[in-house]
Amino acid sequence: MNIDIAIELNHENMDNNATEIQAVEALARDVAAGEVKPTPIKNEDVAWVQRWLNERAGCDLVVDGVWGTASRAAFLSAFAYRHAPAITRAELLQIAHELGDVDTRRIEAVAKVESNGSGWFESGLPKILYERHKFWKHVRNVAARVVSWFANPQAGGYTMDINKNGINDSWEKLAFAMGKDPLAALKSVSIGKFQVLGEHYAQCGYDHPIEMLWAASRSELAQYQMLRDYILHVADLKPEFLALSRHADTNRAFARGYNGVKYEKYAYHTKLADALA
Ligand SMILES: [Ca+2]
Repeated sequence: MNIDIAIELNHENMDNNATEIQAVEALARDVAAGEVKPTPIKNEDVAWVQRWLNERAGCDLVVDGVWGTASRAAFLSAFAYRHAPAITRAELLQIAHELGDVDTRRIEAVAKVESNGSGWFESGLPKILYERHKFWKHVRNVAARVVSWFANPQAGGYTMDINKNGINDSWEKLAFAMGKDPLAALKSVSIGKFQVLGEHYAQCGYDHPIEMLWAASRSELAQYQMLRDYILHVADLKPEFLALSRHADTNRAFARGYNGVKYEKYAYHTKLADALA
């Protein structure tokens, strides 16, 4: 069966994969026999993601541009990875060198203060934070904007697992938003241990934010590289990073640049000093 034959399927109503496969094969036979004209791909951006998932993540999706249950499930399953290697000492030293430092003390202090523990959820999905107001801003078809649990002009709705299904809600929102505008959706998540926004994908050296998210799912080194690229290319904080010390006042410029104007309220400059003491 040629999976490029565009067949519109309503995944929502499919009982299971077997039914879906039978339906696809039956339609493919009809298309081959000239009895049915192939349905145009419904959404080219969604079809692109379906192809990406098939080629890069070994999924077996029908490339039809319809983002239903099967596509959402394949997306979540592809990005869950429990065997991502932890960063090594040598890799951490390499990151420090790339930041212009001589040892790992500063990068370790930043990692301690600016991260929220592991870079992965228990499900095996890399940590993300979905920003519904970013999606609202990035979505390209402005006329199709509708307020939903994943789209809103106001920030908020930062639930962990409000529907108690074991899947982090940011990932569920992302999985739904992918069906509306994949590029906008992927630009709207903070990614990994250091929560670097997908919208910075180019400055982090990726061709597309899905590649950045994929890298974050596969290794802790990639997540540290995002921190490095955020400091060097997004926030432009290399001198401020190299000024970090056990004296809180020397850390104010980095904390202001990295954490924003509220850094003092949360004492990031002091926390960095403590981590370097
Ligand atoms: Ca959930």
